Amino acid sequence: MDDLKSRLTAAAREADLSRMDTADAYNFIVRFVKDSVRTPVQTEGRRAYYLSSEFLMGRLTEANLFNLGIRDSVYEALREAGFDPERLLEIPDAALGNGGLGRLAACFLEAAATHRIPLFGYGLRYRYGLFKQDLAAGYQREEADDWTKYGDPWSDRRESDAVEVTIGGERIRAVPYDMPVYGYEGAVGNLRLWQAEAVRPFDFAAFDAGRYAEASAASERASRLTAVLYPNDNTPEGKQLRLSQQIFLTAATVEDVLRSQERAHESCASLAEYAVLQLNDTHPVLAIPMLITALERRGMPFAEALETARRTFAYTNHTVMTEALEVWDAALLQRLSPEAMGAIGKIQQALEREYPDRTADMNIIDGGRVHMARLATYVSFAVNGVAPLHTEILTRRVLAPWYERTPGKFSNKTNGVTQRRFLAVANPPLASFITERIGDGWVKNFSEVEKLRPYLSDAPSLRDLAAVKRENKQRLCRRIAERCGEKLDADFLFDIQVKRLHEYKRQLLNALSIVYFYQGLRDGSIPDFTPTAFLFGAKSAPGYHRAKGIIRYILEIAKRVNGDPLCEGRMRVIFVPDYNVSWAEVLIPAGDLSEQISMAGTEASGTGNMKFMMNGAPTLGTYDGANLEILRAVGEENNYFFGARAEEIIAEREANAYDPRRLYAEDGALRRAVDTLIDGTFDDGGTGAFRDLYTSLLDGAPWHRADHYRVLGDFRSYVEAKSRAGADYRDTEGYARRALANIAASGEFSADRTVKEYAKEIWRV
Ligand code: 26Q
Repeated sequence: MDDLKSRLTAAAREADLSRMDTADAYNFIVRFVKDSVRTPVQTEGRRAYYLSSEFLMGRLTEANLFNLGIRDSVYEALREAGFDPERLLEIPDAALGNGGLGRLAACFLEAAATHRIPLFGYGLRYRYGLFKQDLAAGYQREEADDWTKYGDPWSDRRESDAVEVTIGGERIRAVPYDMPVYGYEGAVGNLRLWQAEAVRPFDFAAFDAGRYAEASAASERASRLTAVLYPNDNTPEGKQLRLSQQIFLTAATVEDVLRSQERAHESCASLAEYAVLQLNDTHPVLAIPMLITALERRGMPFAEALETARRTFAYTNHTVMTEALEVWDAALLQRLSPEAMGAIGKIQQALEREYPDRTADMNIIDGGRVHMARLATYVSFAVNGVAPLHTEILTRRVLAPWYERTPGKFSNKTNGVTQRRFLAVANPPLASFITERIGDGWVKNFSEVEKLRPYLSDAPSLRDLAAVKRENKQRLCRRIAERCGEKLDADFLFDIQVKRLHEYKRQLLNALSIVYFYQGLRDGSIPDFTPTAFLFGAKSAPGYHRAKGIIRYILEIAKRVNGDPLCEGRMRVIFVPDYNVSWAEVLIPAGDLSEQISMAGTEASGTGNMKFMMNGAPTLGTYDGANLEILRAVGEENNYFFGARAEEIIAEREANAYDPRRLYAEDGALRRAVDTLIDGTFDDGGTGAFRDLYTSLLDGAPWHRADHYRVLGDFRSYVEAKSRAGADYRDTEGYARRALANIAASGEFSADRTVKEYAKEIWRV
C-alpha cells in the first residue's frame, strides 16, 4: 500500500492537484484509486438481489477508502502533494433516500460486501436526491439537491446493459450506472441504479418541420421519470409519476436479473434456485407481476411463472402506519402497465381459488385499488418485520389474516447499522479507545465489543471515555459555529434528536419539554437544571404542513432561548439545517443523550437509536421498536425509559379512555407549556400553524380524535426521565460508565449480524 501512496503522491504532484478545483481533484483521486484496486468478482452461485426505491449512501469517498484499507495513505499522499483532504467535504452526499429505509439498504450492501455475501442492489439514479433544507427564513424551504455537481466518478455507466421498458405505451431506455460497494477486507459489491433516457433522444423530422418542442419531447418525458426522489417518509404520495418510477425500476431490474440468469444457467426454469429478490417495503413490489409477465413472454405458462415468483420473492415491511401502506388505483396501473395489471388480476384469481374463505381485507384488488402489501405477502415465501415488537404487530394486526394461514412465512429480522461508517469512520477517538483495549477485531466482528465490559470498573478508562466524548463535542461545536453561526459549550449535556420530522416521532413532545424547562428556569422552580444543549435535525416532507409547523415552533423556541441572557451558561437550542448522513456522522458521536421518543407501537425499529448506542449515548426512549432490544441488551439502569407501553395504548384506545383535555386541565405546568402555542409567546407568521398544533393536541381534527400520538399522555413521565438523565450527568464517572455499558452491549446491532440472518434464513446464499 505504500507503493500506492508513493505512486499517488507522484501522480498528484505531476497533475498539480493543489491548483485544481475540488471537482477536478475529486475525479482525479477517485479515478486513480479505482484503477489501482481490484474489480468485482462475479459469483457463479446463488445470488440475492436487494430491490429498493431508495439507497441513502451518504458520502462515498472516505468510507470506500477506509474499507479498502487505504484511507490514511491516500490522505497522506494528498497532503504531501499540497491538497487538503478536508476539501472533499464540499462534495454532496449521495442522498438517494429519505431516511431509515434508504439508509438501511446502504448499510446492508456494505455489510454484505464485507462478509462476501452475494447481494446486488437495484435502484433508481435520481437526477436530484432528497431536497436540501434551508431554514434561514424561520421555516423549512426546499432546494434541489444536485448531488452529481462534482461528477460521479465512483460510478460507471454500462451502456451495453441498457434495457427498454414500456410505460403508458411509450418505450423508454433504462441505462444502468454501477456504483461499487467496497467491503472491509472483503469483496466488492455492486449497486445498479437505472437512469431513464429516451429511446430516440431527438426527433430531427419534427425539428426540420419547425415543431421544436416536439423534437425533444421524448427526451424530456424520459428525464422527468428519474428526475427526483419523492421526498416522503412514512407519508403517502399517490402520484402517477411515482407509480411510473416503480414500473421503470421493476421492469428494468427483472429484465436484468433474467439476463444474468440466462447467461449463467441457460433457462429461466431454474430461476428460483439461483436468485432471491428481497423487496424493501412495497415500493418495488411491481417486480412480482413484472417477473411473471417476463417469464410468460419467454414461453412459461402463467401457473408456472407464478410458482417461480412464489419461490423467488421475499418481502420486508418497514411501517405500521396505515396511511403509509401503499395502494394504487387499478385503472391508473392498467393504463401505465396493462401487462403488470393483467398479471395482478390473475394473481387475485389464484388467491380466490386458494382461499375461498378469505376475508375481504385479503383481496389484492379491492374496490378498484391494488393493495401492494397484500400482493407482496401473498406471493412472497418470506415476510419479515424489522424488530420483535414490529413483527408482533404485523402478525397480530396488520397482516393477521395472512399469519393465520401461513405462519411459517413470517419472521423477524431486527435491523442493524454498519459500525464501520458510524463508529470506525465517524468517531476516530472512540475507535482508538476501543482498539487500544480489545484490538481491532470489532471492525469486522462487532460482537467483540462485549470484551469492553471489564473496563466498566476501570476509572482511568472511564475518564478516557469522557475525554473522547468531549473531543467529539468540540468537533461538533466547531461545525455548528461554521454552519449555524451559533456558539455552544462542550461542557453542556448534548441532548440530540435527529431523524425525519413526523408526528409519530414526537419532536413536539421534545419541544414542549424544552418550553417547560425554560419556563421553570425563568420562574426559579427548577433551580438545579443541568446545563443542556437541545439539538435537533429533521426534514419534513414538503407537503406535510403540520410537520413544518413543528419545525417552525422549534426554531421559535431556539430564537427565544438563545437570545435570553438568563439562559446563558444554562440552555441552548440548536436546529441544524439540512440534516443528512454527513451531519449524522458528526452529531451522533457527540451525543450524551439519544432521544428515541416515538409513541409505543409506531416506530417499526429505528436505527438512529443503535447508532447513538454504539457511540456511547444512553437512550431517553419509549418502549417502542428496537428501543426495547436496546433496553433488553443493556438494562434499565443504563438508560432512561418512559411512557405508556404499546399494550396499554391499545387497551386505552379500545376503552376510549385517552383524555388530553383532562391532562391539560389538571397539570398546570403542562398547560403553561402547551399554551405557548396559542398565547402569542411565539410567532408563526400569522399562518395559524401553531394553533393547528394546539388543536391537534387537544381537540383533534373532525375526522380523528385528539392527540393521535399521545404527546400529552407521556409528557409527565418524559420530563421526569429527562430530569433524571440531567441529574445523573453531573456524575461524570457514573455517566461514562453508562456510556460504556451501552457500547459494550451494542454488538448485536451491527448490520453484519442482520445480513447474516437474512443470508442464512431467507436468502440461503
Ligand atoms: C408510501 C406510499 C406512497 C409514497 C411514499 C410511501 C413511503 C415512502 C417511504 C412509505 C414509507 C417510507 C419510508 C419508510 C421508512 O423509512 N421506514 C423506516 O424503516 C426503518 C428501517 O427498517 C425503520 O428503522 C423505521 O422505524 C421505519 O420508520
